[in-house]
Amino acid sequence: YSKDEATVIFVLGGPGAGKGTQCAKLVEDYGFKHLSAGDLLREEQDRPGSEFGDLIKSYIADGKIVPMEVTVQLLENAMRASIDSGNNKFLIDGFPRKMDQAVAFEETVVPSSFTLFFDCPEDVMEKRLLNRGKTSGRADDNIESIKKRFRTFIETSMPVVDHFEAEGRVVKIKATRPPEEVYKDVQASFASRGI
Ligand code: UP5
Ligand code: MG
Repeated sequence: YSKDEATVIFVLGGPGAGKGTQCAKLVEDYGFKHLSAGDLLREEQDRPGSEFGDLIKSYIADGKIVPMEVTVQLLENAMRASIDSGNNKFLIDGFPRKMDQAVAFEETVVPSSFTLFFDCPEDVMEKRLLNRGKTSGRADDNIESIKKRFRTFIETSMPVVDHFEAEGRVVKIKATRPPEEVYKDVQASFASRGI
């Protein structure tokens, strides 16, 4: 891809910070294509004949980061399909969550415009995820997996946010208030960037 072909905003934040919820609103109002790396991995896991099904399943249950090659390929395929059908503005949700992924994606796919980071304390995220777990059917919405996801987020994914932040490329949003309130801050930050 070239910069003229795709605009990418990374959407990061801990498990349950509200990435998917806010992306859905942005799709409605701004026409972005929302690509959740986690959703793409879950789809691939369930695709009959996938050679990665078992691998993805065990990584997700353990809250570990699936090897980058798999995720980047899924993202590239989805981006290509969207560009071909006329939408080249992307919210890439839940990726990159490891330094090597961040570097590889920006070097080999396309540099991001900036990162939208949802900042939320663990106790709030834990409550949200346990609540969602009553109905989500997600294999990682149980307390054991949630603790592992939190640990991976702190040890592996926060360094990515810190790296982009040091480059002045992070828009940080407090994500504790109700979804509509959080979204107002997102819209204000987009407006201040001329979006
Ligand atoms: N909710 C949302 N916002 C709220 C608010 N402001 N106030 C009150 N409640 C709010 O929201 C979570 C829940 O909270 C929902 O019930 C919602 O209604 C409520 P959601 O918007 O779904 O939050 P989100 O941040 O998207 O949480 P999610 O669980 O999707 O985050 P994760 O980052 O844990 O999950 P993801 O799907 O991105 O990744 C899952 C796994 O896939 C990873 O652990 C990893 O194993 C694997 N993965 C990779 O290996 N590589 C990747 O690149 C990506 C994923
Ligand atoms: Mg999500």
